[in-house]
Amino acid sequence: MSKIALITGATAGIGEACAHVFAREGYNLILTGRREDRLNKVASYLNDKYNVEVTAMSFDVRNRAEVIENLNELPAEWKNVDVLVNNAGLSQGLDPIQKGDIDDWETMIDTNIKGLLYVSKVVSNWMIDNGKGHIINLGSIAGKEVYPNGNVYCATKHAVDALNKGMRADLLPFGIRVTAVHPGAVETEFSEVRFKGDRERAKKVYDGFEPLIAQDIAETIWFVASRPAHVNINDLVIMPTAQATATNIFRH
Ligand code: NDP
Ligand code: 8X3
Repeated sequence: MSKIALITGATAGIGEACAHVFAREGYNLILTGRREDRLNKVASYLNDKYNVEVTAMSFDVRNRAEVIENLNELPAEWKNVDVLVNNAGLSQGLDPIQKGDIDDWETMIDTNIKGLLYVSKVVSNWMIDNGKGHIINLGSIAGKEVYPNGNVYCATKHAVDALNKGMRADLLPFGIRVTAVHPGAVETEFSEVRFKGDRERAKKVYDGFEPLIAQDIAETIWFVASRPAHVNINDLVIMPTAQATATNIFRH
């Protein structure tokens, strides 16, 4: 049977681009996300184009019971996951700590940290049983630096950075690879989500320079996943050429 990649947050952006790249490389896919219609479209497109098998599962990674039930209900052959891309995540708001919206904070913490943990707990046990696996976590430059008004989003991505190291240490005896990929600015729906549908404000984030695109990250993730079994890339920071740090972007 072909290899299997499980990609969370495959309805848009980096996750969707990863789904395309892994399908192109012949992987069967388990794709997740909340927007069922989009998920099904991606799944049937990839099934037609690359002749790979795709299982689409719509659930909210914040809902612990839903995550566990949906994943456990997969047939045994689908639990033979080779690569897990922990991609589902988001930012909500860009405000100083004293003005932050507590609901936004909880959404980010529940999605970026707790959701990633729920999925990882289930899938890492499959990988241990299967004697193989690679977990690739989407961190961020926001997990390496803290920028003004980024407070809670940055904290969630610092947590991903720490969990990435912790997972690697814990899964080492089982030969399971663990990698974090930390992008700078990637033009996806990320800023639209952060600014709650304000497209004009979202577009301004990428004004005057060439940001990364989702495909850049997907190809990098594929590079990480396709190294020989004895090679693990621990940590990879990838930025637009015009971006030196989280806040230092050279705009024309
Ligand atoms: P997008 O908004 O384009 O995509 C986010 C994906 O995450 C969507 O598929 C969305 O699916 C899914 N998602 C969000 N919340 C949930 C949830 N509660 N349950 C299930 N799925 C969820 O953003 P990106 O592609 O840019 O972001 C992907 C990852 O990359 C995130 O972890 C982000 O933090 C990280 N990242 C992004 C950067 C950027 O500049 N764009 C830079 C660094 C890191 P749906 O809404 O259908 O549930
Ligand atoms: C997304 C990149 O710089 O907006 O993680 O935090 S940034």
